[in-house]
Parts: sequence; structure tokens; C-alpha cells
Amino acid sequence: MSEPATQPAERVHFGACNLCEAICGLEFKVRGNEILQIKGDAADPLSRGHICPKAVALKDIYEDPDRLRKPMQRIGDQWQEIEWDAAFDWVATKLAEAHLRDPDSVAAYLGNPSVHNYGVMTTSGQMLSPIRTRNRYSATSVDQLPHQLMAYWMYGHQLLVPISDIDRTQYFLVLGANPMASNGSLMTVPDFRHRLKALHARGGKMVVIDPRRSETAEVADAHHFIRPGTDAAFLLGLLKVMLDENLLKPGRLAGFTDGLDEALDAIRPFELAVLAAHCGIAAEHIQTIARDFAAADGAACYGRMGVSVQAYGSLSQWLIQLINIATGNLDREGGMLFTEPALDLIQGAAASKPGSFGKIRTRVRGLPEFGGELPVVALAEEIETPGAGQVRALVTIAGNPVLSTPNGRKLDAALASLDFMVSVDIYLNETTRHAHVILPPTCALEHEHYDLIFHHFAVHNTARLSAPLFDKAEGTMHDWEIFQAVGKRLAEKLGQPARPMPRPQQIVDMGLQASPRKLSVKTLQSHPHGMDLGALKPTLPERLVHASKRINAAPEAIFAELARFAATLNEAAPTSQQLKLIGRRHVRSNNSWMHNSHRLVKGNARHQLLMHPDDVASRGLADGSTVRVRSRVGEIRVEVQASAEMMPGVVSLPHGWGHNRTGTRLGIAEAHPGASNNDLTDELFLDVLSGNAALNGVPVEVLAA
Ligand SMILES: Nc1nc2c(c(=O)[nH]1)N[C@H]1C(S)=C(S)[C@@H](COP(=O)(O)OP(=O)(O)OC[C@H]3O[C@@H](n4cnc5c(=O)[nH]c(N)nc54)[C@H](O)[C@@H]3O)O[C@H]1N2
Ligand SMILES: Nc1nc2c(c(=O)[nH]1)N[C@H]1C(S)=C(S)[C@@H](COP(=O)(O)OP(=O)(O)OC[C@H]3O[C@@H](n4cnc5c(=O)[nH]c(N)nc54)[C@H](O)[C@@H]3O)O[C@H]1N2
Ligand code: SF4
Ligand SMILES: [Mo]
Repeated sequence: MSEPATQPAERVHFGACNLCEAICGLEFKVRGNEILQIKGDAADPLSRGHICPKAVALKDIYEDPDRLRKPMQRIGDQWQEIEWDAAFDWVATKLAEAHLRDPDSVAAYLGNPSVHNYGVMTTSGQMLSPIRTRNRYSATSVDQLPHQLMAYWMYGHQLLVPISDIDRTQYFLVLGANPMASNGSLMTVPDFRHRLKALHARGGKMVVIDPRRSETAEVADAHHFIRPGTDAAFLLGLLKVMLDENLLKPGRLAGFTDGLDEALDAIRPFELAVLAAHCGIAAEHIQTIARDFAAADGAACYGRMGVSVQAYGSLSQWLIQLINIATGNLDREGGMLFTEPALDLIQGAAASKPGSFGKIRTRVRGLPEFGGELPVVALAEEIETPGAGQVRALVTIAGNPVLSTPNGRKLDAALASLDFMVSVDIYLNETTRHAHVILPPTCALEHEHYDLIFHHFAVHNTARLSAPLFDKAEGTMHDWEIFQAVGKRLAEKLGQPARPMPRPQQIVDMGLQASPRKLSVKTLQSHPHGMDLGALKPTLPERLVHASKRINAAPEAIFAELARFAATLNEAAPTSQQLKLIGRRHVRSNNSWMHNSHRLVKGNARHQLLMHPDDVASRGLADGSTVRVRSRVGEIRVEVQASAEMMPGVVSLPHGWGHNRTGTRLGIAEAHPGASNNDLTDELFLDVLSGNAALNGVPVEVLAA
């Protein structure tokens, strides 16, 4: 008997994971089209072999029979596969019709995987620019908008976000972030656990401020519960102590910072006792943290989702910057530093637009634009409110706003009323079920990748270009091919001149060569594990993008916001029945879209409502029972789990669940539906200054079912 001669040889391939911000290097072992093993790439200079369970699920996505591979057209509630050319023609015809009626009647929403995907980053504009609409939305306004706004105002560019120097800091103060589960955000930090061990080994400390004793709080030196949405009070308290005790020493930063005294003067009148009572952290703890922070030889104050996506997200981000500046910890080793990525979107010939704010406003509610995008909390009303500029057609790219934006039910209904919707997406899910056409691109393992965004936020400077693991399957298309095909047809139909349409690799190559480090695709190709470009180092004032080369510590609009916050300090305490809802992330879940991987959803459910045992008991609820959770906008039913991890008065529910709507094609997710947090969050509950959604601190009641 002879062996089958066709058995392909095993091969090893190196690439980076693009699922979250950590950009871990991966080592794949494959035979033919079969993935035999996925493990961390020990030679990656950033991730050094780290990996999490989601990376292994890349195999599941690649193989998933529910993943779409051909265009789909919906007629009524029936879907049928159609040919690419027919799909492109139809999409271009419908978008052109809508554009000719009113350019603003076409809206676009770009979801989170867009920024993790270089095809979308480099070429989605080739499809969208002929539309010329004001109605551009993205997941930014349910996420990091406050960071970008402060980076733009204070340092001159929306991507110039200071990064915690976790590998050298001696005091790491973390607010509203859970890197043990999220693997870091606006802090690309693969292998947080070992970096924290190293911090502890050199005598450093981590202190966590969070309404839940999170996985990160669990490994901290100290954890303090905080009332959701009140971080500004805690941060003001820190500054107040530092002012009163003469602990501030901006050092060399004073030479190129404007407005620091003005900012600090505005903080002086606050009273520590009032601030402490408001946030729920005792004055003596605030004093200790302020003193330890100021005394540390390198301290970093960092805050993420929990502080940004709340009612005072922008104010909190400003105060965080101020603390780092006023203690001299900005732009120093062990404090906060700016990155210098190989493809630099901040400075040099490849630089992107620094930002913009309030140049236009949403039609119905008057919410401000940031960086050319409007806040997504306004999308449903822009669809539902008649008049000139009403949204009647929608393009979604890599987004699931029905599950990920506030008052998802309202948006769900609004999407059903559109004249036309097209989704560039790999799944038929809660959002794309409303599309008339779905154009599915290839998946991550089938195309090249360079992380255009997250190298800007990494704790160490590296660069890595990942070659595709597999050739794309026959009859499938890359996202950039989809954008180019539709964009070309759209321009033709609208009589616009043909635009140059470079491919992602050409754009990345030009960007690398135009950046200060002068690398190229070719250089990166010769480093399959990535290139180590060195530790972060001080870069100011040169790296500031303001023409003055000075930091603006006192953006004008912040003072009115501070006054608005100060007025809430005297508000009456909430009733004892009222609880505050916050979110939660788990290492085996990724926003709304990876629940179709059996390996990630198996085992105990992870989408329960966590509630303090006293709150469970005082409502006469039974641990493990189904409860009703009610907010201004809606009600869900979900299992409650008593947990001493929770601050009394606060309940936690992860977002991205609720896979029980009709007409989706997610066999595994539908069997593990959970309930959607965003059926409770409120599109009217905002960070008013930026227009960012406030998804944390939502008032809810919990009742027996
Ligand atoms: N209550 C609450 N809500 C939240 C949050 C929270 O903490 N609490 N977090 C918010 C945050 S931080 C974010 S970033 C948003 C995310 O919000 P969204 O970006 O709207 O939602 P995702 O769940 O990331 O959905 C991603 C979509 O992209 C598709 N997709 C995946 N890979 C690809 C690809 O390679 N190409 C294309 N074209 N499509 C792809 C998936 O099928 C899915 O439809 O959610 C926000 N919503
Ligand atoms: N495994 C996994 N990793 C992910 C994702 C995922 O879905 N799963 N999503 C990715 C995305 S899109 C993002 S944006 C990042 C987010 O990254 P992180 O911000 O690190 O992640 P979260 O788990 O949302 O952490 C928010 C923390 O804030 C706390 N919190 C809530 N409200 C408040 C408050 O008012 N004040 C304070 N101080 N804390 C509060 C919550 O309890 C929670 O512990 O994670 C990324 N990584
Ligand atoms: S931590 Fe993020 S980048 Fe690293 S393997 Fe997990 S999902 Fe991928
Ligand atoms: Mo996010």
C-alpha cells in the first residue's frame, strides 16, 4: 500500500493577531489549508510569546461555516447569494440614487475591527469619498473619543496620546481599565501579567480604581471602589491634595506648557471632603495615593473605558493629563511617554489630519463633530427624523451597532426603516440582517496586515508586517478590492473623475518611507517576527503638533465642563432602589462578534449580571435566578449572580450579547444568546463635552422576573 502522494507538507508561518490592541505575534503550524496549531511567537519583540485564547479562535473564524464568503442579497426576509459584479452594480446604483437626492441622506458607520484592519484603514475612503456625506459615524464615539479630543486640544494631534511606561514605572495608577482581561487599550501591552510582575519585582506598585474588583484589581497592591461616573471627583481630589501639600513639580515641562496655573487655580476651590463623599473613596485614601504618586520615581496615571465612556469622560481625561503634567511625569521614563512608530501618522510626510472639533453638528440634536465624525448616539434619530438631511441609506463596515451602541433597540428599529443598507461584514448578525446587500471580505488569515494604529499606542516601539497565512479562497474578495470596485462604479455613476486607487501595501510602503524612520515594506518583509525599534523615550517638545510646540494645559471648553461637574457635587443621593450599570470584558470574548466560536463560548456562561450579595438580598432576589433589569429605554431579562466583587449599588453586565434576534446566521452564538447591555444604555446619556456615549453609570432598577 502506498501513502497518498498528495498530502501537503507541514509549514510554519509567523504573523500578528489583529483581534485586539495587543498585536501579539503568532506562530502558525499548518498543513495545506488546515491549521494544526496556533501559539505565541516567542521572537516577537513586543509580545515575546504572549497569546490569549482568542488568537486560537482565529482558526474558528477561518473555518466557520456561518462566515459569509459570497455577496448576499436580501429580498423580504430571504437571503440569496449573488455574483460580485451584480452586487457591486446594485450597491453603486442605490448609493448613487440616494446621493443624488441628498448627499447627507447616506450615512456610514465604521466599527471596531476597521482600525485593526489595514485594508479598511487604507482604502475604505476609496468607496466612501464619492458620497461626500456629513453623516459619518464610528465606534470612536462609544469608546476613546475623550482621549482623542484631549490629545488634539492639549498636544495638537488626535493620535498623540501619552502611553504609560509600564516597563519602568514605579507607581501605576489605573482607573476604569482592566488590562488583565482586555490586554490593554490605548496601551498596547501584550503580556500585562508579566510586565506587572516585573513592576512588582523592582518595588513598584499598582493601584486600581474601579467599581468592581476586576481581574486587574485582584493583582493590584490596592484597589478602591468608586461610584460609577464620579472619577472626576477622585482626580480633582488628588490634585487638591497635591496643591495643598505643595507636591506639584512639573519641572522641565513648565518651560513649554501654557495654562497650567490657570488650570490649577480652577481646582483650588474644591473641598477634599466633598469630593471624597461624592466618589466614595475616603479622603485619607485620596491623600495617600496623591502623596505616593507625587513621591514615586516615575508614576503613571492611566484611565480607560470606565473613565472615558461615562458622563464626565472628557473632564476625567483632562484631569488625568493634568496630574501627569503637574507632577512632571509626562514625557519622562517611568511616567507617560509618546511613541515613535515606523509609520508615523502624527509627524512627517505620512501625518494624518490632527483633528477637528465642532465644525459641524448633528442635524437633530446639535452634537459636535470630532475628526470629521458625528457621535453615534445620534444615528437612530437622524434616521427617524424627517426633513432635509434625513438618513435614508446606510453603509456599515465591520460594525455591529445594534449590539454595541446605546439604545440598540431603537437603532434596530430605525435600521429596518431605511431605503437601502449595505454592510461590508463577514457575518449575518444583529446589524447586518437589516442590510439589503452584504459584501463579505476575506478574513484576517487571508490578507496581509500592518497595524497602522496600535503601534502608536504601544509600550515599546516595534513594527511588524504580517504576510497572509493562506491565499484567499476562490471567488472571494479582499475588503480593499470591494471598496475599490464600489468606489469606481460610484464615481462613474456620479460623473466624478476617476481617483487614483493605490492598494493597501502601496499605501503602507509610501507611509513607511515618508516617516522619520524611513523603513519600507521590503525591510519589514525581511523581519518576519517584527522589528524592535527601541524603548519609548522623551520626545517633547519636538513631538508636539501645536505650531507653538507648547502643551495647552487649559483647553478653553474645559472650564465650563468643570463648572457643570461642580454643580453635581451638591445633587441629592440616588434612591436606594436605584443601581448603576457598568460594563465588563472577559478574555474569552471580543465585543459582539466572536461568540460564534465554540471554543470561546463553551463552559460556564459569562454574561450574567453581577450584583453585590446585599443588593441581591435586599431585593428578595435569588442568586442564579432570572431578573428583570430596567432603565429609561428598555428592559432585559438576565441571570443575576451575587458577587462580592461588586461595589454595593453597582451592577455589571458585559456588552455584545443578545444574539436572540430573528434572521441572524450565527449558529453557535444563537445557542448562547445572553442579553444586550445596550438594550439598557441610553442614547441621551452622554459625555456632554465630546458627544461620547456614557455607557457606564447608567441608572437601572433590578426586579424579580
Ligand atoms: N455597553 C457597552 N457598549 C459598548 C462597549 C462597552 O464597554 N459597553 N464598548 C464599546 C467599544 S469600546 C467598542 S470598540 C464598540 C464596538 O462596536 P462595533 O465595532 O460596532 O461592534 P463589534 O462587536 O466590534 O462588531 C464588529 C463587526 O465587524 C465584523 N467583522 C469582524 N472582522 C471583520 C473584518 O475583518 N472585516 C469586516 N468587514 N468585518 C469584520 C463582525 O462580524 C461584526 O459585525 O462597542 C462599544 N459598545
Ligand atoms: N478580551 C477582550 N479584550 C478586549 C475587548 C473585548 O471585548 N474582550 N475589547 C477591546 C476594546 S474594543 C477595548 S476599547 C478595550 C477596553 O479595554 P479596558 O478599558 O481595559 O476594558 P474594560 O474591561 O472595558 O475595563 C473597564 C473597567 O472600568 C470599570 N468601570 C466601569 N465604570 C467605571 C467608572 O465609572 N469609573 C471607574 N474608575 N471604573 C469604571 C469596569 O468595572 C472595568 O473594569 O478592550 C479591548 N480588548
Ligand atoms: S491578546 Fe489580543 S492580540 Fe494578543 S492574542 Fe489575544 S486577542 Fe490576539
Ligand atoms: Mo473599543
